[in-house]
Amino acid sequence: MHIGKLAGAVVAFVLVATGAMAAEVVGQPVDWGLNFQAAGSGIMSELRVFHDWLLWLIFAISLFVLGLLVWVMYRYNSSANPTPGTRTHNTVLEVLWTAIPVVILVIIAVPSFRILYAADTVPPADMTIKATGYQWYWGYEYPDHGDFYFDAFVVDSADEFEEPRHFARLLSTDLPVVVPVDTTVRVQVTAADVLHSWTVPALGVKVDAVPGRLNETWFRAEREGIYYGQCSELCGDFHGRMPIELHVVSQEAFDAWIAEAQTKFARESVPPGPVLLTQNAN
Ligand SMILES: [Cu+2]
Repeated sequence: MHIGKLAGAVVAFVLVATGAMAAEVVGQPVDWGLNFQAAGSGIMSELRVFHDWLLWLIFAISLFVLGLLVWVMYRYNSSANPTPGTRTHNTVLEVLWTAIPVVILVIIAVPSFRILYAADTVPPADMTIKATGYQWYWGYEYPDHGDFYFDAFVVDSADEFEEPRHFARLLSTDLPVVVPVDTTVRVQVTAADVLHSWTVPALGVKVDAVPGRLNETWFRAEREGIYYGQCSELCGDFHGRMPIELHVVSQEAFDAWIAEAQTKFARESVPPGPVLLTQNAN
């Protein structure tokens, strides 16, 4: 069993034992991890399959080119081939070394564009959330659920949570974004100051947050659990301190959370943007 998973299981057990709500951690980086995080959405599953397949293709091409180079070095060096040939053209060869790479590129392009457009085209969505990047935190709005608003700041220890839950350094936020499982969520992303990027690797989501522009993407999480992400556009001093913590929960848990959030995060109780900007200037 992987150390990271073991640690996660221990944490989950402790949380259950203490009576706290324990959610499985689906999307989190692990020490010495080499591959992507486990896929939590259909798009990410497809991305992983495409990536793995492409890696083997690239490996084979590199090996072939390396073989050619080695062959040329040994077969045609000045001692093995003292009298060089004078041929300058070979039409068949030239057509082949043009046509074959074109065919390979088309073979790569077809699944690549298919996934690219699937990720880019928002299907009919069940709900919308809006993420706004600030230096250096994310603000979230739920326009379909009473249009409440809250900010999510990085936390430095589990002590800062209202209720005990899984803590991940530089990934946990005081307030998580909560969405229901098996629900198509439209994510609108913008920024209030500089460029940021809203990214959740396990869901295959990464979209730039641009001041004055509303970008859009979507995801459909297939597994309940905690998903972490980070701002992925270098945005200043505390770029590394504006993570994304997303909780994918059952529809019932989401409805309960919404009912609570609507009063807790009602717009009247939230100061306007510029005040929030200075609040975080520590
Ligand atoms: Cu940022």
